[in-house]
Amino acid sequence: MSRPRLLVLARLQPQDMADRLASDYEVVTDIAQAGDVQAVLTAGNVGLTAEQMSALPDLRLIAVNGVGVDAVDLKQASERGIAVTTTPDVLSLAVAEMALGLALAAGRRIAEGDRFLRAGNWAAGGKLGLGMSVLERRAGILGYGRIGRRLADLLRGMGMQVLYTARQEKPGSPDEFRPDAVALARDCDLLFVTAAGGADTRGLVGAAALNALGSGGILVNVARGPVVDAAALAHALQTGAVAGAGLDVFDDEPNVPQSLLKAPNCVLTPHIGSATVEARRAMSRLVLDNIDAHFAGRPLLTPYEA
Ligand code: 8YV
Repeated sequence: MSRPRLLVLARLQPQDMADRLASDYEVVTDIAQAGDVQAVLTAGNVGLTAEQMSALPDLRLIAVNGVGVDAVDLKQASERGIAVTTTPDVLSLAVAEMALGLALAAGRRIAEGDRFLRAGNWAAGGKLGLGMSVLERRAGILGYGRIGRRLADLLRGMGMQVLYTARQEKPGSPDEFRPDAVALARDCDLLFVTAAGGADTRGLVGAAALNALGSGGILVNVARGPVVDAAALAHALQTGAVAGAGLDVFDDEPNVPQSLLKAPNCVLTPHIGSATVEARRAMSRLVLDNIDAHFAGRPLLTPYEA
């Protein structure tokens, strides 16, 4: 029996999941050869543009290996009745863990200390400046979805006071609500960005929120680059308007602006929030289960609903 053809725009990890994909499907990686495919496998940070979608007249399913749908043209997908699936929940702990790691790395100067030691500065009698106790600070979560709430649980579990902002207050939440990013930043010391990307959240953290966060504050972004105004952040880091930042996501990945590369106390990682063996295996399994369900005519497991 011939295997269904599948346009694959994203690599599955670990290798056993890539092997399952290759054994169950005829993998096509060149969109020019994929005019007849019914399904596309893509990544959260890769998506599927309107132009790419237009080149696929038989498309019925966009399976995203990730939770971000900001890079998928949802308007065209909905107009054409194309289903979109994501991989919710299975990556939340990994991304929350990454956010915590970035806060610790910036607050406790871990990355800076590593560079300092390797450069021979410690051996030469140098001293690294003091860091700040991260767990004694108040945390603010911008975007209280699955990842934001998982992070809030972790931080609360470690004894931190947690505040959040979201489109609406969540009744029954153990954390304190603030109506917007500036009000949240004003009342916290560590501002964690976990909001979905896209037009609604672009530039939510700009000069006003950074100034409200203040000179003792740390900004962490594990969501999407454009949620934070990178130029305003670089300026705030240079002038000491904020104490530090930990960034896993950027506007134009994999390019990172010089202003951030040069900024003091800014820890930078290459979009690895969900990049653990555990999370990536679970994501791959879920993305493949969704594609299998489509071709078997079964209900999709995790359809994206706006
Ligand atoms: C991944 C992501 O980098 O979930 C998302 O939206 O951006 C990340 O988890 C990506 O999707 C890997 O496949």
